[in-house]
Amino acid sequence: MVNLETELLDHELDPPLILASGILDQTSKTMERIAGKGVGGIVTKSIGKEPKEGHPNPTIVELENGLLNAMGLPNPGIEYFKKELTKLRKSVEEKPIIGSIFASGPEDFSELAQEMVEHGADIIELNLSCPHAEGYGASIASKDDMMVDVIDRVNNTVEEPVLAKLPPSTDIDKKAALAEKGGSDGIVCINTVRAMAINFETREAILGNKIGGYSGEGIKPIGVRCVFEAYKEVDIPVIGCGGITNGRDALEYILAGATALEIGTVFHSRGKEAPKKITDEMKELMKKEDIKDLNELRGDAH
Ligand code: RRO
Repeated sequence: MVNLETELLDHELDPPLILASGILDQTSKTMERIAGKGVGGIVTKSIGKEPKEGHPNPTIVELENGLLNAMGLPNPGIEYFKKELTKLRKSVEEKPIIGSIFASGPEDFSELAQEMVEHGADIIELNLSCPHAEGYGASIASKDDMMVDVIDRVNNTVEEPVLAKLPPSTDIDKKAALAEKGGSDGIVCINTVRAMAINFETREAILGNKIGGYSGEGIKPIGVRCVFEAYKEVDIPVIGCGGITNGRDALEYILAGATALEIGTVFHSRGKEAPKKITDEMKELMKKEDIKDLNELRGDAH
């Protein structure tokens, strides 16, 4: 028997696949539906203090090996979202809910974290890494003092564990170590990769915002590298995210050192049954290699 059970910050994940932030996660209904499709946990859309419309259309382009998005942090704001969270909590009692939040500074981050845990979040994910949001996201992780301050303040505000979602920077080892020093209980590597697509015929950028974030198969090697480098530097769990499309990808991330895995773009390429397909593929590969437990593989590529 192959065992995929994984412990993440006192929560049991089975399988260790978590719905990543930004896909099918703005309403309790869509998250509930995905919870029933074989994920071990759910991350919400990144929520801010006020409702936000996001960037102008087009906001998503399909590319050969993934998706390019510049949604622009569209979200209903915490006042509205907390009602959705309360509903979700009632319907998915047994799976961890990870509340993703974004803000421009420590004060707002800690208020949002407080609201999230009061309305049912088990873990907080700090979005420090959206690649195309002025004043938010990656602009927070790019300033070391600001990043540490945000993590420290949230950590001192809520008792629940805090994850720092980092951008795919070349010095991810240093960023991960800083996040740990600031009090982060885990690291998520990576957010989307800052990128751009141009239409030759119209001579224009395709996205309304021109610049966006690339996700899906094409970024997997970048995500695997970031997990590998972060894992070497920290003693807290590293969650892999970026281009996980099949069971083999998932196991490669585990070999790099990931404790758990977030999946998103694969729902677009393989449909809502993607978690079950990936889980079956992981089990099949492990069975073939006579591996019974993910602990036998974790970090083995080091
Ligand atoms: O909403 C977005 O445009 C977005 C976010 Br918050 C993020 O973290 N990463 C991304 O690719 N898009």
